[in-house]
Amino acid sequence: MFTFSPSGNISGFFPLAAFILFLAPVHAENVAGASADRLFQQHCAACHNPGRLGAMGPALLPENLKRLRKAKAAKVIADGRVATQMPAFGDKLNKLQITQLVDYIYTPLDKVPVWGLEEINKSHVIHFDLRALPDRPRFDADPQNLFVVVELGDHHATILDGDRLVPLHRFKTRFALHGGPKYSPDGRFVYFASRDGWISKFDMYNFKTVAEIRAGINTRNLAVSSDGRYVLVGNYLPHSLVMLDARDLKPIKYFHVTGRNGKSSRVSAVYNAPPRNSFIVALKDVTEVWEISYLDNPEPVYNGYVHDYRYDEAMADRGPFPVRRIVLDDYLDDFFFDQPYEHLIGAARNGKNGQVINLIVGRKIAEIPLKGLPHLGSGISWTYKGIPVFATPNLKTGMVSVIDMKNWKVIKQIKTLGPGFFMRSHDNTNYAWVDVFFGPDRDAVHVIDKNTLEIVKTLRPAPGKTAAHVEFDRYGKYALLSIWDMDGALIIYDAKALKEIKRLPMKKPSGKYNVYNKTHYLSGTSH
Ligand code: DHE
Repeated sequence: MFTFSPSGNISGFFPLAAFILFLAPVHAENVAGASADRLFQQHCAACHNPGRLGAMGPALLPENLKRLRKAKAAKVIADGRVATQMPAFGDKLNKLQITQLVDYIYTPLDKVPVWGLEEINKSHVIHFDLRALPDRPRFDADPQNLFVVVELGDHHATILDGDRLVPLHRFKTRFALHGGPKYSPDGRFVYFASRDGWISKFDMYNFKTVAEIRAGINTRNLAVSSDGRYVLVGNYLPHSLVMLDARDLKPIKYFHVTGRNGKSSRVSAVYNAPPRNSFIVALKDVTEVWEISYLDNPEPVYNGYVHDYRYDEAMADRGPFPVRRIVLDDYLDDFFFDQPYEHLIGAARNGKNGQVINLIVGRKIAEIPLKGLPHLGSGISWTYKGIPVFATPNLKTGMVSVIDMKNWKVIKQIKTLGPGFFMRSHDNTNYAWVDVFFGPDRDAVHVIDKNTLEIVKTLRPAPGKTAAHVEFDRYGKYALLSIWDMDGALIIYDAKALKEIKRLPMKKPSGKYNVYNKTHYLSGTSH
């Protein structure tokens, strides 16, 4: 039963435009653009923001929807999304309307949306005053051996005791976290970034989210400075970097990201470089890497080499947090750093080789012949026969490349069952673990002997389900692996015997992050 309101809407179920479309699909194409917008405003805007920038629900822009196929988006609109507040619209919208809505949300906005300091500041929330919270852990477990496990399936995170291997706490996160959460140097706080730009500060002692802010509309990741004072956030949308005060997440500085020739750029990722007291910023659309010192004195000494920002002609910004531009001859997409942070190894966009940039002199010093698409962000390093080496999985080819870090030559290509995403080890284990994230063998995980560079075991803990992303406890005694499925699990192995000792059910667990390993920037883990 429908009743018409004075504005022409049918109260209860269908808006008028939808009704007309329903009756006269022949004219659908003409009406489509305008009616899709009306449908959106009618059914979606309250939760997703009238400009599609996201509110209680996620942003619905092509940049934010990249990993969701259109067919899946249509299904979410029709059926809703479990474990979220997204309701089913299948009984209110017909197929054509759903298709229109899908096309609409995958259409780029006419203008880059504004998300500057004003909007960022408005989004700022303090949930708890830290002064009112105890500064001792409220649990009986080693705070340095805790893990945060991100559960993508229902947008939660679990805090796990790394000694007793039991969950201590589970809490709701922002929608679609991405990248590794980053700890404060003492491990008390952890900072999360969501794809929609929400940055959350969580108190690991009191199990409370204490502050949040939306630093971008489509965010890549964040980094925390070694002195614990700053959080830097890198965005795709808008093209910006936002420096936050780590205490309460208030913005301190906003950077419009533009190359030396004025071209603006998305930020691929930001990293903390502890020995350099700086952030390294990878740019997507200009051939530059930025280094931003967070020292109070803007003349940092870089391993004996004084980089005086005042006289650097390539400098982008001379205020606080000065930007040093390192000019490259190619676009670099994915990064690995050596342990002293003297070298950055990036994958060139042409997919033909890796490039080694010396951060002290600020230029390319070598090329590494790396085929396919090495996933350098997942690279790890160790000492092999007295030589420092690093190894990286490959997103396109079934191989792990092991590279000599003295002469940048490939020592070995280890053949795997398929392309891999994540690789991990620990100083106290002889093994490096790599998943087979893509293809028919995505349920397999290889264990490589770091002394022989041979695969010594291939595990298939949950046949048919993706097994991926390993992390070790602080002592390297246990290896924790995700079964990347809604009906998934965290599997804990004895890292020496390579035998399963425990399986904890979880909802699509993705990454897991050990406080000690992360805050000590161990060579076997991501930084
Ligand atoms: Fe990630 C880390 C980029 C898709 C899960 N991912 C990172 C980092 C970068 C990156 C630059 C390092 C930042 C950090 O940890 O601070 N990821 C990209 C992409 O460019 C890519 C290929 C496309 C995209 O849509 O962004 C991509 N990533 C994915 C996924 O599809 C994954 C599997 C599921 C998801 O969460 O979206 C995924 N990425 C992860 C995880 C980490 C990560 C779990 C942290 C790894 C770690 O152990 O530190």
